Amino acid sequence: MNYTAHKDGFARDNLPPRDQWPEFLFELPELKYPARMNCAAELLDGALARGHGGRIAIRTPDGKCSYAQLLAQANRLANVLVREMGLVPGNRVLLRGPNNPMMAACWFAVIKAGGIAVATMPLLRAKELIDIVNKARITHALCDRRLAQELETALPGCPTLERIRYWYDDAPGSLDALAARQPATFRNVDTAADDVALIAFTSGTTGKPKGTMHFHRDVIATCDCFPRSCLKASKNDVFCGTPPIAFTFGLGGMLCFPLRFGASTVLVERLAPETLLETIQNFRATVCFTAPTMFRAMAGIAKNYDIASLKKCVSAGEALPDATRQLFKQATRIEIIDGIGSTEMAHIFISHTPERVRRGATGYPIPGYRATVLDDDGRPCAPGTVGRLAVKGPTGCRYLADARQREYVRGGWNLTGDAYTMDHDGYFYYQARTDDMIVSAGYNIAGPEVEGALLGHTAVAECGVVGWPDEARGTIVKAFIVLKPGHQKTESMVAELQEHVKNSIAPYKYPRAIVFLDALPRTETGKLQRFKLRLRS
Ligand code: 3UK
Repeated sequence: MNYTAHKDGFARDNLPPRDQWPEFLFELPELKYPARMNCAAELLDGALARGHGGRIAIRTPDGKCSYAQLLAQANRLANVLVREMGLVPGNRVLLRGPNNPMMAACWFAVIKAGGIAVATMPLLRAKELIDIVNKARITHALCDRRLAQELETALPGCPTLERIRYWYDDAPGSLDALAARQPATFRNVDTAADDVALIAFTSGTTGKPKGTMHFHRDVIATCDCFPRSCLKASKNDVFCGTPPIAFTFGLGGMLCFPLRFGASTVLVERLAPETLLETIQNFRATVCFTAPTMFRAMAGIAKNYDIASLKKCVSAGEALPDATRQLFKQATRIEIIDGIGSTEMAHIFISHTPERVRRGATGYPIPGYRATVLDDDGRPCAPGTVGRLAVKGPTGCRYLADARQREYVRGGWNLTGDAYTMDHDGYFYYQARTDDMIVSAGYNIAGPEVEGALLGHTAVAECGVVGWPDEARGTIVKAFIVLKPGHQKTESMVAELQEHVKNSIAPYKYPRAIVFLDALPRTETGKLQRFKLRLRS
């Protein structure tokens, strides 16, 4: 490793032992980075050096800000961190806010100052914040005033967290006021390319949250992979979408990717299907990042908006059912780009260009990454055989002081916890999370396949399929379904849906039990919470 710029050595000291790291690949010429690199400087100061200073970096419903203005504000905030808040390189800084310009500027400020950004989902509660603050020994926090209450509630449980400032706040000591008094220039800390820049906590459903550590070079590598090879982003693109900056899907899609290309990003704090379509219409957006359920909801109402500007759509977070892909294409003529990524891998590693889409597949390993499907003994599976997805590339899993490192990384491969098959052409097909495969009467059934079949019925808005304990059969397939308006939750509807599944896929996979709900439990990132369905009665 290169000599570190961190004076606080916590992050390096808590990286997993070297023999537990995944193998890293830097085969592409664009991934050969210098030994010293600060990713915030590369993205922001670099944008000015590339002549983008006068271009618009961020747009919001309230205004816009140029690259030069964003750089100046990030520099002022970095000065506040160092001069007024005593930040030392290597300190961890909690960031809390919805997607807005201050959240973006603070993220850059922390990293320019050699700090480690720990951005958290806006909806996290005090207990979850306490776990994160203690795990990452967070010393500083920058927080949107509107999210102050939960942080204040957490504070008694956070002994290391001593310095907090709030933004979008009129108080004299607020972050906004402190920043206004600082100069707009800042000398970036000369970090090593392999110094830790951020710790992203997984939106895990069970157990304590895991902190994934990412180096400065990892952030830039994510910008130089998916957006170049699959999205083909350019400086004329206007990005919009829903994933929070606190989720690495959103950090890339809503902030780092657009800036890497001199493009602009539209930051909106809360988006529903209607408001996302309005945003595309009003800002003439060309690129949209969101989750499959949002694409499905937008498909139904897209005709009410002028979204002619929209060219490229990226779906991630969970599997994109083919029924949703087709509905969205019928409504907009756009072929969605599906991509699987993970917090551990920082961003997308299997995806495709719109031209190279293959129905039912997530795609192929994007340039820079390799992937394979392994059996339980770690040997490659034959094409068509279900096994564990394994990937490697320029990014990879390094958990912060966590024994679960040995589960995610084996033999240099990152094991994402997903069951996949590969075909003879190297396309990868998602089956289920490994622990979500349903075994019923001796058959292996992938819940998402049954969901995909149900979504092909015109009455189904959303659905989730899980294994359900059953006296006679051990486990049965049970579907939780949200009907579209105008359809009745009747016994005959149950029979009709069961018949529909039997006619779409192998009949033994049909849901023997069907329950109608008004909404499905989902995370802030749009993921279906199957464990909550399993807990229902
Ligand atoms: C699942 C998918 C099928 C899969 C993420 C893009 O979702 C992200 O990170 P998380 O850590 O979850 C990772 C897990 O989510 N998944 C994600 N995308 C897909 N399954 N098809 C997909 N297209 O189980 C994966 O292991 O929350 C996604 C970029 C950055 C991310 N952090």
